[in-house]
Amino acid sequence: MNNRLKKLNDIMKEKGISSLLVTKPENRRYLTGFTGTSGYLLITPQKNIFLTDFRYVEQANEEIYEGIEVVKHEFPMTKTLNEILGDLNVSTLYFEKNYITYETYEEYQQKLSNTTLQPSVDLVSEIRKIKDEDEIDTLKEAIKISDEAFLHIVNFIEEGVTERELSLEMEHFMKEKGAEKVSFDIIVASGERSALPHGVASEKKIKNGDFVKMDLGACYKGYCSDITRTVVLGEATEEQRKIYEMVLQAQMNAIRSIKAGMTGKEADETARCIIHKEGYGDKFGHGLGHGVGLEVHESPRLSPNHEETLKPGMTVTVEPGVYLPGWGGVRIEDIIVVKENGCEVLTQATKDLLEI
Ligand SMILES: [Mn+2]
Repeated sequence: MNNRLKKLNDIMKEKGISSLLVTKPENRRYLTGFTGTSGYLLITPQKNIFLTDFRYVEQANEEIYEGIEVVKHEFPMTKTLNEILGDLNVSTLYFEKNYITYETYEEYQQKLSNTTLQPSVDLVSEIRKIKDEDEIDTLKEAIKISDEAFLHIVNFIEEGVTERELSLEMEHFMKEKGAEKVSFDIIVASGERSALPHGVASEKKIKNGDFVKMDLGACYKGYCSDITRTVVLGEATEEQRKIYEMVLQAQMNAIRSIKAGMTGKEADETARCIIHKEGYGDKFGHGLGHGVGLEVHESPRLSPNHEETLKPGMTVTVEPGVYLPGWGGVRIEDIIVVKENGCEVLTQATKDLLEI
């Protein structure tokens, strides 16, 4: 049995869960290695079965980790699943309650005639919070692609180019460098629009004096990177410098301070205290960061509302921002790995205020 399945089995035992249906795509991929888009992992005391349809059987046989049996399901899938559950005498089946829709739940209830359904919290995401070395290496590759895309776009930005053109150029560049897809719709928010924390690229043209805030990520072998940089077209004003420097100081203080044993709230505070002290506390309206891995936003969270303790091997973003409506905003975001006595920054792109 692979190490990941073993960890899951241990947690299931602890919780008194004997059989579980894993349906969330990232969890499925994590446990089985399957990269396709349709499949169900059934974990039972006797055996682990991967159900998929005829389109994916061959791929599953190539990709699925040892110790998991591949079975082709008929349609609806619940027909095959019901037979298997009967053969294996599974009387209670847990499902991932954060992923199954109410409609699917109703279908399962109707079709899995001899099985009682029970909701389970997302156990696999719990395990996924702590990355192994292979995962960190893959994430580094994803980060390298978006770092290079940022360097590339710095040479591409000029007066009159639209935000959408910048976004397209970065997307094209990242795919050329091996990204399967972008981690999320690229954010390019310039001038006054840079005050929008999540301003997806628009038709606005970049003009001299604009802050250009760019938030992008590459998905590589399933792992998502996430980087934000803010640059200025032309020479920065004194106020632009001041806000940029404050956000950078907050970000750097967080990187100097974050280590295992801290809570998400304490980590958040290491950046927030600096912005608050300068009088901009109410302009930093989101959390400091989030876990990143197979999903671009996953657990744990670094925010005033999260008390979860950070552990070595967790990969999280550190991304303070200050947004002044009608004027503009700055965010600076890196990915770090939490270590026993500190953290390691994986993002390499420069954080100096670039005047292009
Ligand atoms: Mn982020």
